[in-house]
Amino acid sequence: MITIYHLSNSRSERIIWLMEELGLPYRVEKFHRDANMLAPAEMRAIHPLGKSPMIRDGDIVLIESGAIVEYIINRHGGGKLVPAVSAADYPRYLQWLHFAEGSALAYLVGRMFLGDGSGMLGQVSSKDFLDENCERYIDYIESTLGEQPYFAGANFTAADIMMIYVIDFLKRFEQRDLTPYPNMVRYLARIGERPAFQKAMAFANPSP
Ligand SMILES: N[C@@H](CCC(=O)N[C@@H](CS)C(=O)NCC(=O)O)C(=O)O
Repeated sequence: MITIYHLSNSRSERIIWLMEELGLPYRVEKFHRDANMLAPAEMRAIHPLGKSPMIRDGDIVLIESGAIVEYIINRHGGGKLVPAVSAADYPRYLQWLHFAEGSALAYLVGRMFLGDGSGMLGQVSSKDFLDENCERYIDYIESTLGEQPYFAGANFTAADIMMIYVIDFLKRFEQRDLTPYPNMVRYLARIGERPAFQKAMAFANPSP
């Protein structure tokens, strides 16, 4: 049975709702935020990021609400709540599924923290909150690449095509020295050997 690690007032309500819509059995473990709005350390004992939502299905612990929704729908949903790949609604379905986290909430949460300091999170230090989260994400990426050559495991997948921009962002836009992250450095070198990557980057970012 799927366990939902639910943080109050958080995105994990999506997963509880999804399970109800699908009529699937589940159990919930509840957690409360610390005063700094971060999830409590007990959640990081379950997964290094300790983010909400997290689920457990057998041996698998999974984070990212969009990925969790796709996982539950595809593995347990029996075809409910998802248009067929050939259906007219499928492209827009995918777009909005990814837009919610990838665009809308990324900016809305950023604005909530960096705005005028009012609102629900006005008492929390934006810099501390963002630094803490960014550094945990970076450490998680680094440790994942220490365990396996590619993000999904042994083989190159589209997940690498999504993730390489994140790592490159650190270099290109944060101008960060990646020396303290040897797994990322090796990963970039490995990806850099792919002819398709070289061709795409020569086209996308030609040297002046
Ligand atoms: N993009 C992630 C966002 C996860 C996330 O930031 N969750 C918030 C709750 S809505 C959280 O865990 N906050 C506490 C923390 O950052 O420690 C997802 O969709 O799962």
